[in-house]
Amino acid sequence: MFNFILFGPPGSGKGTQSEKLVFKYNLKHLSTGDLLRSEIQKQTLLGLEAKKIMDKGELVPDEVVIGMISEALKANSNSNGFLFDGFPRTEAQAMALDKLLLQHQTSINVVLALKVSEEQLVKRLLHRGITSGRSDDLNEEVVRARIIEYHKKTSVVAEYYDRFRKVVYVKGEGSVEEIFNNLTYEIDALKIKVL
Ligand code: B4P
Repeated sequence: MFNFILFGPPGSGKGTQSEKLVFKYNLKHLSTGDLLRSEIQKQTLLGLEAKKIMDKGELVPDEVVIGMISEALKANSNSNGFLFDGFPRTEAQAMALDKLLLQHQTSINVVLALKVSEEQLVKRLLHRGITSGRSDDLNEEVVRARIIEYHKKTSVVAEYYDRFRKVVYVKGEGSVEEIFNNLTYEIDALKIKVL
């Protein structure tokens, strides 16, 4: 199995690049944002509670997202590998993911961390708010709250994986295709070493 985390602040291109990467490398895409939005759409109790938190720009409780990932790993144990998108977002989530992967006799190979300036993040998210109507992208105050939440709780995840020398930083500005090429360059270089 080849497993990696696509890491970065909100609006850094995780979802956009994940779609292309899972196709190229035949991986199972696990996005906690998508899983949560699917619960919202189905109007489950979990979805209704999560929506209130997401609309404030805050993080959903660790136990909720860890539970969702645990179920998704069980349901896809025959996969070639996993691309984690938007997960882990706290150090507790990172530690839980390591334990879960160990139970499946596998681990994270690399964390690809997208680097994008704050102004570019805000611009992209507000633009998506206009085009998609996604409620957490509609208001600049909420968008900035998500970035603050990232600095407070999520950026430490890169430090956590850095201790194991697993983080590779990738320029996340430019065209979608240019950034895709930056990412595949790093993945291909690593795959030669790992596989
Ligand atoms: P996510 O669904 O993960 O959303 P995101 O981080 O905001 O966006 P992403 O990074 O994937 O978007 P992209 O840049 O691709 O999370 C939403 C919420 O769910 C969180 O705020 C939180 O409340 C909750 N949540 C999710 N996971 C959680 C967890 N593990 N723990 C707790 N809570 C959790 O796209 C943004 C825009 O940029 C798009 O319009 C795209 O077209 C554009 N774009 C992308 N690349 C571009 C480029 N190169 N140039 C110009 N525009 C570009």
